Amino acid sequence: MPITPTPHIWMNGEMVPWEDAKIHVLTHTLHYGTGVFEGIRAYETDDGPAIFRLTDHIERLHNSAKILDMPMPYSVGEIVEACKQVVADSGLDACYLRPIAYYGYGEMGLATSECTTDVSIAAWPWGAYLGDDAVTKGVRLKISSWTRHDHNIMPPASKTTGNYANSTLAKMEAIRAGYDEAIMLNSAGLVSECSGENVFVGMGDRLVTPPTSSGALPGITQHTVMAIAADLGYEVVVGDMARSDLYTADEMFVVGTAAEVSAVNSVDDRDIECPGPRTKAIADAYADVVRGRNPKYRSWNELAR
Ligand code: PPE
Repeated sequence: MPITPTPHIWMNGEMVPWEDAKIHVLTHTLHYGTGVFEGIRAYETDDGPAIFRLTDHIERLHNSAKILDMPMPYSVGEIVEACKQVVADSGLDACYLRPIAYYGYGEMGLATSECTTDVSIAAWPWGAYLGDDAVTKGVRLKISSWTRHDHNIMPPASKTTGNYANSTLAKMEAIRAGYDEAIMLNSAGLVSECSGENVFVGMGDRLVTPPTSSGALPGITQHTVMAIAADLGYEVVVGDMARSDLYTADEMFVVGTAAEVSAVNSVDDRDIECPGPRTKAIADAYADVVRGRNPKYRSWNELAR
């Protein structure tokens, strides 16, 4: 998806003009995939632009770094403030934010003990990740031939840049085969997650979502949706599923910061009711929560200015 520039990118504490925000070709992370990042959305609210669950995202960034054994030069609070500064500077009411921490230029080789961690934060407008019709018409999913990372290969709970080579393999295979998105199983054959979203499946009177132990990212949207679903009176279960559970699902949707709540209309060409009643209710409630229209969750709307 093409990026629309905004005036500045925050780099190690400086607001750098967008076109000057460059790094050296011998940047360590470019070679070894040793970075950690976040994807966050800011939404227009009655009180101005608010960054949804900003602090939770930056705490996850710190956890991702900790899993990778990467020292973080800025505290959660400092990065939170920097993100607010970037959104305010962008002049946008709604945008996508991409903080990334990476080992910079100066050292080569796999040992990172002498590396320094650089941090940058960019913001730009980003529309519907899985297409404008994703909530109403739904997306077509394909079970990937690629397996989701194992915990002892690359911890999937860390949003590490290198992990996304696995997601890109799965995504491109699905797109080439004419589908919208890939869903990955783990090495035990159980449902894990999509290339960039967590999964919810309506089965009877329950909504089931795979646990972090399945190899899924501990999704912030997943957590939000679990709270909203409970408010709406649905029983939500965190549990394992086989691919056949997807084929016989009553309804299904995928969730993520970029994708928000996107309905699923088929898995491996087995049709699924779309959008199902729970999907519609949850997508509507999510749209309200992120825009500060639900007083219960107002503390999740962190004002940028
Ligand atoms: N799983 C994966 C693999 C993932 O990348 C995301 C976010 C999620 C689950 C959902 O997590 P959360 O955003 O906390 O609800 N995917 C990001 C898009 C990746 C991309 O750059 O493309 C996102 O939604 O920002």
